[in-house]
Amino acid sequence: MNARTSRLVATAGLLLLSGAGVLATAGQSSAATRDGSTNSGEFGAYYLQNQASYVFDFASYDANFANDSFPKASSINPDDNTESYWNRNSTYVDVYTESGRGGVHGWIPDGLSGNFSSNYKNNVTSAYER
Ligand SMILES: [Ca+2]
Ligand SMILES: [Ca+2]
Ligand SMILES: [Ca+2]
Repeated sequence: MNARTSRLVATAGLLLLSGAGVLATAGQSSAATRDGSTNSGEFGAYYLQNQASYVFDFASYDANFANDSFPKASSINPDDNTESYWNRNSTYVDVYTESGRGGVHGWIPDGLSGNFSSNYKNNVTSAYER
């Protein structure tokens, strides 16, 4: 390897390192759960269809939507009150029509957004990341 090639390789290595640093910072800053925005790593349940209007966003799970409100609409309860979803976790999310995994059980693959089907529309009360 001549001196010129050696310098080019060294420069490329530095670029890769700085790129990884930027990604790590973005991941840490996107973790604001229950802030009314569905960030990477969160599940969002939306007040209206097609991911419109207010969103109840959380990481990991929520065993009972009844003791919550939409972060950007503090007077509106998300229990039995959401029509669409966006799963930004890297795993499935299980949803249920009653608290604590009760009622009808459905599941949403990682990365998927959509409208709740009739069993779940305005009926979801708990949800869990797998
Ligand atoms: Ca959020
Ligand atoms: Ca809750
Ligand atoms: Ca329910």
